[in-house]
Amino acid sequence: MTTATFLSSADLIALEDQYGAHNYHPLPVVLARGQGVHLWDVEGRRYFDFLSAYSAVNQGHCHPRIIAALTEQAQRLTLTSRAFHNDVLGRYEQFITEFFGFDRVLPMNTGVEGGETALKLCRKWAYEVKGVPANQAKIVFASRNFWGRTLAAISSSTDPGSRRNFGPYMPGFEIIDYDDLSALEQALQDPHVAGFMLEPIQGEAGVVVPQPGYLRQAYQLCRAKNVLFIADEVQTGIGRTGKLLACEHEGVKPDILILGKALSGGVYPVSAVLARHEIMLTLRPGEHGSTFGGNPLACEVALAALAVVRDERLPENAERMGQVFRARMAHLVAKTDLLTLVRGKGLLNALVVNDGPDSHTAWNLCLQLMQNGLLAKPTHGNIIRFAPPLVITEEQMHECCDIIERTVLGFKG
Ligand code: IF1
Repeated sequence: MTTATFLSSADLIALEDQYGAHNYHPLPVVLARGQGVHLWDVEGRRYFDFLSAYSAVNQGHCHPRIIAALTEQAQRLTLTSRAFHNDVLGRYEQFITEFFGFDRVLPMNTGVEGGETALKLCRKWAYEVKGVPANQAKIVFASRNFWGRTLAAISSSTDPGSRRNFGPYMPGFEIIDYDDLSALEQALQDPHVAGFMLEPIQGEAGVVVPQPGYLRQAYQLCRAKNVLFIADEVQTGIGRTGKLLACEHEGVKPDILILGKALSGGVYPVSAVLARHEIMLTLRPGEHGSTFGGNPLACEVALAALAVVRDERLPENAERMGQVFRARMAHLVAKTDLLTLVRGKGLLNALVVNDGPDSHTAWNLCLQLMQNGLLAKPTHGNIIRFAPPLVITEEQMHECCDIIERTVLGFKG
């Protein structure tokens, strides 16, 4: 293929279809450039991004400060492995632990590696600190959770599509209903339970916001039973829900915090697990890690990405713009039978389409939103997640709400 040939969106989709695994079903759009809240496709059409790569691009696409950090470090040193020290990791570890208020951090790359790391820490702590008998540690999860695609992650999943034909599954995992304190209280009667891992708001399940007080009371139940409260803030963290961390809405300080996605502003895979000394120091040299974990390029990108969240006051903007969005959408819901409700916190929101979970209505609505210049995607069946970059202005938010309103009121099923 000569580099001079122009490949259209259709050409590029055909190449993926012919040469790639078929493990996704994307919307039929091929993106070529991103800046702030906007994306452009191969043919030059502009879209508002209301997915933000599943909350990885909170700082906006190609944020100049993050790109500058990436390009500057990339010309100096990208990877040493942890066989040696490098001149960025220590500074990054000091910054991120102070930024989030934890004693220590274990740097990894993807969100699911963060989850795996948290579970290994939890089990190690169970045996070496709590005193659970060897190989008897239990970890409790919430139904409809999503924390990735590894065998441990799907072992804790209640989604048949994530589990089917991937068995046998990880032992020692228990699943209770989300947002059900009596179910948690019951599960914690087992003295072998070491941890409870949950999302403060369930993203993939359809932006499921628990009842007020749930996080706080769940945390207190765990404390009372010496069980670690593990917050998966890979999607809800880094300002997305109108606070730096979603747990802050209820004053909860998790025992183990998992971050990913927007920790790098979508520029590079960066994840992190934060915990107090007692938990983190149960891992000793050679017991965990990864080739790229804590590499100097990742650390400089994350330092810039967090500084942008702080300096541009992105959690505060997410809170304000989220209120604008939900007010506009509540108005729209009242005007149409197509939608039943809007829900969410900050700029993690969803519209529930008035149809069954197996309907194509939400998908078709997203296709028409795409035609009208806004990109969003259904989570489960009839729920559409709306999560723009946190840098969105009020003027842009109203323009996007106009697009959503026009599309919904003019929807041809
Ligand atoms: C894909 C879903 C969202 C996450 C939470 C851990 C991870 C994720 C709360 C793992 C990742 C991503 C995976 C991505 C699509 C997206 C997603 F649709 F898959 F379920 F956001 F809801 N904890 N979520 O949401 O992080 O290993 O992916 O870095 O295409 O699989 P990861």
